[in-house]
Amino acid sequence: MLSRGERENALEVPQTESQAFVGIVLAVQANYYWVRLDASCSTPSPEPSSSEQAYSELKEVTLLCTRRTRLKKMGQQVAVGDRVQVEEIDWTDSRAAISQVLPRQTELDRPPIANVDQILLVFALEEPTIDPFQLSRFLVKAESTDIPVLLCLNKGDLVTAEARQQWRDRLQLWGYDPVIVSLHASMGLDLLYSHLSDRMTVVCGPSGVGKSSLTNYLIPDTTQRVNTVSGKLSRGRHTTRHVELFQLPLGGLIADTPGFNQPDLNCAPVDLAQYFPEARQRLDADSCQFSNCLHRDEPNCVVRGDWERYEYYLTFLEEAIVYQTAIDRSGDAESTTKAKNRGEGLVQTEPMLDRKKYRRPSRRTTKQDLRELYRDVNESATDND
Ligand SMILES: Nc1nc2c(ncn2[C@@H]2O[C@H](COP(=O)(O)OP(=O)(O)OP(=O)(O)O)[C@@H](O)[C@H]2O)c(=O)[nH]1
Ligand SMILES: [Mg+2]
Ligand SMILES: [Zn+2]
Repeated sequence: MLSRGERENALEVPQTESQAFVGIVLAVQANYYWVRLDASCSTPSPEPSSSEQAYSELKEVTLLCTRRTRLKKMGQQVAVGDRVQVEEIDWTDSRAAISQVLPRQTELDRPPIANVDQILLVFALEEPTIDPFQLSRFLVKAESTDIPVLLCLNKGDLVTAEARQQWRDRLQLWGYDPVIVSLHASMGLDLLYSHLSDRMTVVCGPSGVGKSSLTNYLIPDTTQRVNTVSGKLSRGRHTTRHVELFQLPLGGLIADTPGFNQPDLNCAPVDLAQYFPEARQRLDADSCQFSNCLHRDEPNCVVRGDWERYEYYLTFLEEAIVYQTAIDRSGDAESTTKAKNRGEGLVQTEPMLDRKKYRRPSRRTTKQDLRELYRDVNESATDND
């Protein structure tokens, strides 16, 4: 690690840096990675000094990086959100090479993004009218990733205060505490913002609910986008098809995603109840007679009962059973992998983990097929070599 003096020198006198620094991948295209250096890896020693300036400059440093051949040979992919070590920094041209990918805390296949701390699920109360069944489908899908979900209902200006309260009450019975906002009426935005600071959030939800409008509002300073990096690849980098992380002014990162309307429920039937907070609560308090209970007609089931979304549970269960049967029929893991390689969508080759019993404490690597979500960004933000 450089001393402060050396680092200031490095900023002032362009040179190639062989020391390793750590940063986060903000965007990926083809085999290039935009990496923002960590403030922590460049924090000056606590001497009184005039290094504030150098520090704040360094804090904002974004480098255009390639991946070391060794990583390619290992088949080590680099995704948006990855924390990486970079070497061979050329401060003049803001270029470097990624030499190592640090262990991932979370991992989503689609969108291809690592280390997300929460999913911000956005729905609109009107335009399009909120549909409880579709909302439940998204919630279940999000819950199945094992990443915390924050529910946001936008366009609060289009309904009455009474309607907003009704939705709030209803969703609380489902186990959610929604943030109700309106971009147009400046409603609830500070509260929303407070949930986003200091973490990495991926925004998803149906088309037209205001995801991009909200994201753009939250990151008003467009200079914070990675396109401040000058480079040969600037053309065509910022189509909405790319997953890209943006810095929030008060800390935290956010990635907008294209809307989709019908996520698949390709989970194991026996796990489905865990993705309904109401059912989870029942299972936490008591147990069904059979450990593999699907909560339909089994005797002494604690999940079956009088809760609003039980009917949805049954409908989704049928779908999950169809999915499971198709997987079973498709045979061994090899054929699953082949199907995956052919892009046929059987992405989940690992068994679904029971989030309650088997959750790994430090390294959640639940890979989810959110392919409906990112059908059209498939090729864009992954590493294709
Ligand atoms: N009435 C009202 N309209 C809003 C609000 N926020 C956004 N909109 C409008 O909703 C429309 C869709 O907004 P977008 O931000 O493009 O929606 P999106 O979720 O990103 O849509 P996709 O990119 O297709 O997934 C736009 O016309 C916005 O102006 C709001 O608070 N109230
Ligand atoms: Mg959008
Ligand atoms: Zn049961």
